[in-house]
Amino acid sequence: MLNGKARAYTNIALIKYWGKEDPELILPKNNSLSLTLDGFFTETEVLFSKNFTQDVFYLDGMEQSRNATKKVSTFLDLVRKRANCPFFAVIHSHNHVPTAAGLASSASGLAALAGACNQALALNLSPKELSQLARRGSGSACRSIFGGFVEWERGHSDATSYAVPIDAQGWEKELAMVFVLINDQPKDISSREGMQRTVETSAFYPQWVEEAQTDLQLAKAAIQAHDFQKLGIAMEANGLKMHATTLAATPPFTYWSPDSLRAMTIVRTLRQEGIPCYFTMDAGPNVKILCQKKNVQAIQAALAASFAEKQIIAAYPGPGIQFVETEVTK
Ligand code: 2P0
Repeated sequence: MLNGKARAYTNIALIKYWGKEDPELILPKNNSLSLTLDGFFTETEVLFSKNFTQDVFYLDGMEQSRNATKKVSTFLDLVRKRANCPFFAVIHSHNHVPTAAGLASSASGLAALAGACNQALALNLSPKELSQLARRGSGSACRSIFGGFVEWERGHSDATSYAVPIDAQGWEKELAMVFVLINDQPKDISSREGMQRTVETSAFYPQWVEEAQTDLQLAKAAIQAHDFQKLGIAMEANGLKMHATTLAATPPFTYWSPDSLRAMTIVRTLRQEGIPCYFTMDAGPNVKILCQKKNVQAIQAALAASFAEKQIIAAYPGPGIQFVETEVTK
C-alpha cells in the first residue's frame, strides 16, 4: 500500500509574491518573505493504488467535483512522473481553521499534499527539494515547508526556485499575528487570476517588482537586527504597494472591503496610542496584524469595539512540515 500523510501550516507573506515570470513552472517575478503560523494547518493523506481508475479528492470529508480535483490531479501528474508511478490516488485533506475563518489556504494544502506524496512514494526529498515540488502546486506552498521566517528565492529555473528558512535566532517567538476575518465567502478573483491580470495589464506592475526587492532587503535587515518597527513598516508598505497594482489593472479590481479599511484605521490609531502594530492583506478582505506577543490582548480589545469576537483570531509562529504516521506505516 503506497500511502503517506503530512501536516503543513499556513504562512502569511510579509513581502508578497505577486506575479509569475513563468506560469507553467510557477517561477515568481520577485523573492517573497513569510512567517509560518501555528493557527491554521492542513493535514493530508494520500493513497496510491493500481486498483484506482481516477484521482478522488475529499476535502473535510466531502468528495470534490472533477473541476476542484483538477489542481490536485495536475500536481499528482508531476509526482507520478517523478516517481515513475502510474497509479491514481485517493486524497483525504482536512483544513484545520477556526469556524467561519474563510482561510482555506492553498499554501498549507499543497505543501501537505507534497509532503504526503513524498512519503507515499518514498521520494526521499530533501526539504529544499520538497519546497521546489510544493511550489509547482501553488507558489506560496513552497514557503510552508519551513517554520518561522522563510524566504522564497525566485530562481531562474525549476531547480533554482525554492524557499529557505531565515534564522532569526528565535526572535520570531516574540511576535504574533492577529487576524481580522472579514468575509468567509469564496473570492471573486482568485489570487492566481488576480496576479496574472496585474502582470499583464497594470501600469504599476514594473514598479512593484523593483519596490519588492528594496522592501525585501529592509525586512531582512530588520529581522537580523530584531527591529520590530522596521519590519512592520517594510511589511505594511509592501502590502499596500501590492494592492495598489490591482487598482491600475485593466479591468481594475481590489480585494479591500469597507471593513478592511476600518481594521486598518484601528491599527493606525493603536500606533498613535503607542502600541506598535502593522497590517497586511492578501488576495481577500481579511486584515492580518503583525505585532509583539505582549500586545496581543490590547489589540484584540481595540478590535472588539468594531468586530465580533469570532472574527478576531491570534496566531503565533509555527513549525515546518510534519510527517504523520498512518495506520499502514505504523
Ligand atoms: C503571498 N499570495 O505571497 C501572495 C500575496 C496572495 C497575495 O501567494 O497561483 O495561491 O497557486 O502560485 O500561491 C497566493 O498565491 O498562487 C499568494 P499560485 P498562490 O502569499
